[in-house]
Amino acid sequence: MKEEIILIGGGGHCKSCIDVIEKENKFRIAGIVDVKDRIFQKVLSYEIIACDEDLKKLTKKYKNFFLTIGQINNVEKRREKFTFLKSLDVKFPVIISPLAYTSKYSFVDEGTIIMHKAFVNANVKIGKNCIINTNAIIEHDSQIGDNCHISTASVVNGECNIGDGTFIGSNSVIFNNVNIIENTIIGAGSVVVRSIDESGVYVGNPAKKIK
Ligand code: JB2
Repeated sequence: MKEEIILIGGGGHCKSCIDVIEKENKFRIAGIVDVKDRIFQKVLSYEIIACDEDLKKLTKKYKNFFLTIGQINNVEKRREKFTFLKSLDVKFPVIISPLAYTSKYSFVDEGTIIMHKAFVNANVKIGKNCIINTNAIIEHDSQIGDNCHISTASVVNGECNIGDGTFIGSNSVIFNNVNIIENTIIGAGSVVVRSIDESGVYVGNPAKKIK
C-alpha cells in the first residue's frame, strides 16, 4: 500500500509536483495545506484540507510532508516551513520523476524534488529542500546546497558549488568550476562565467550584480 503524503502550498508549483508524484507512484496525496481562505478548494484533483495553523495537528496523523510552495526570488518561506516541520520530526521524502535521470553515483537529500526531464550526472550532491526543476541539468562533481531552486532548463556545469538558498533562473548557464555564494539570485537567461562571492541579484551575459 502507498504511504500518504501532505503537500504544503497549492499553487502553480504544486500542480507540477502533483504530476511528478503521481508519475512516481510511491505516495498517495492525502491533501494540501494552504492559506485559510483556500480550504476546501481543489488543486487538480486534490483538496486543500488545512492551513498552516493545523500543521502540528496534521503531524500526529501523517508522517510524510513535502513543500510545494515554489521559490522565485525568496527562499524564506520554504526554509522556515521546512525547519519548523523538521522540529516536529516528520519525514521529507526525496521525490524523483521517473522521466528524470539521476546517476547512481549522485546523492539527493531529503525534501528535494527532481522534476520531469531533469538530468543529475555522476558524483553530484544535492542538499535538502531543493527544487531541481523541469529540464534542468546538474553536471558531474557539482554540489547544490540546501533550499536551492535550479529552475527550468538551467544548466549547472561540472565541479560547481552552489550555496544554500540560491535561485538559478530559467535557462541560465553556470560555467564549469564556478562557486556561487549562498542566498544569491541569478536572473533567467543569465550566463555566470566566474565565481560569485557576494550575495545579491545577478543578471545578463556575462552575469553582473544589479542589487
Ligand atoms: O505561508 C503559506 C503560504 N503562502 C502562500 N503557507 C501555505 N501553506 N501556503 C501558502 N501560500 C500558497 O502557496 C498560496 O496561497 C498559493 O496557493 C501558493 C503559491 O502559489 P503560486 O502559484 O503563486 O506560486 P508557486 O510558488 O506555487 O509557483 C511559483 O513558483 C514556481 C517554481 C510560480 O511562479 C510557478 O510558475 C513556478 N513554476
